[in-house]
Amino acid sequence: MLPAGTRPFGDAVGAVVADLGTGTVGMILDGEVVTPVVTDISNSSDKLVLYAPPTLLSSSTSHTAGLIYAGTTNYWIFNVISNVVVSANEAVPRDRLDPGKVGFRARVVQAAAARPGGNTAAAAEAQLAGSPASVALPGPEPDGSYIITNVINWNVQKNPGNTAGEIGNFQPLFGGPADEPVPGVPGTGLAGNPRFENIAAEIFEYLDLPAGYQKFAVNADDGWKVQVGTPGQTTGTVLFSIDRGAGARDIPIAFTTPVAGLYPVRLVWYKGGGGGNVEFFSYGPNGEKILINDRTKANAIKAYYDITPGLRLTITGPSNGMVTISWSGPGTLEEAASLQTPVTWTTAPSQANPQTVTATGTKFYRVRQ
Ligand SMILES: [Ca+2]
Ligand SMILES: [Ca+2]
Repeated sequence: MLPAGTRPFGDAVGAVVADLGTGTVGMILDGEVVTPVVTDISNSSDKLVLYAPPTLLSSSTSHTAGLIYAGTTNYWIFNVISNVVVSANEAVPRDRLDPGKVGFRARVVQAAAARPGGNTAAAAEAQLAGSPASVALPGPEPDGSYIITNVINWNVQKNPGNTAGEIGNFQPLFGGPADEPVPGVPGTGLAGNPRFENIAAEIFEYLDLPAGYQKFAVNADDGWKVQVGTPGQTTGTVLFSIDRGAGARDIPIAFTTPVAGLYPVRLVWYKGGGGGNVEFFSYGPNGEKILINDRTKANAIKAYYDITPGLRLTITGPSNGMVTISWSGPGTLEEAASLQTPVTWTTAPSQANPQTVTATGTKFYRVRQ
């Protein structure tokens, strides 16, 4: 286990040094001497040597690092994985985190025959939007989704009527959790192999992320897309997308978040024929694979399927020349005469909630938390 507070992400440069003993270790990055953090790795004589640059290394840049120990310097060259910068506007403030809504919101659709467009993210989106129609069993949520409170470690081999088996990084053989069935599958009216085929799913969650560099991965059969957005929102920034009809394989992705916050993210997964699985995980600084929202791991990135409602301002009227103003929680009512920039907001003379004011002229209101 890494020390408390250690970021579970790969925005550091370093290595594991075996049998260092009491010797010292230094580091060079791009010709400059830097000071790494050296941590004992439990149950071994190895040490984890990591240096986190004060500013993130840019997407797709090349660097040279060196470890200095035992009287020698060993260099290596590395490239920073290409990564998308997510807009700070996407971050929901962490004070809207709802600890009662841990996990994912998964909506699963299944077609009775192969989807037009095959194993592509676009075809999966069309299927999620209703074309072709779904025969999957809807979940208990109003939109037919399922709430998944633990992790995403699905395998169609675990679905009723299929041949049991485990696949991927996370399975009991490797000390991980057992695979779980894909919710809602098989759908109605299916027989034979199509019971476990032609599936698409939108796995939505708010990821609780610090500012910085994030390294995730999906292990899937067949393909997938990771996109910023709320359920059904297909216009957000695409963090990674791959069209493939192929077996389970790790594909790492990276992105950077300019500020800490809750980021709405959709993992769109799909499978055609044959096997089908999906694992959603991140990497620790020493390359450890950690399932998203694995609450048994201190360094797991946490997922929430919803957030607390934001402060809502309601203005009704006019009625008999009066307007009623109210808001949904603790906050300060402010007013402005115009929305032309620079806008001058001032605290409203009355903070009564609700309150009734005379409807004359033009006035703008907002409420601040
Ligand atoms: Ca697995
Ligand atoms: Ca497949």
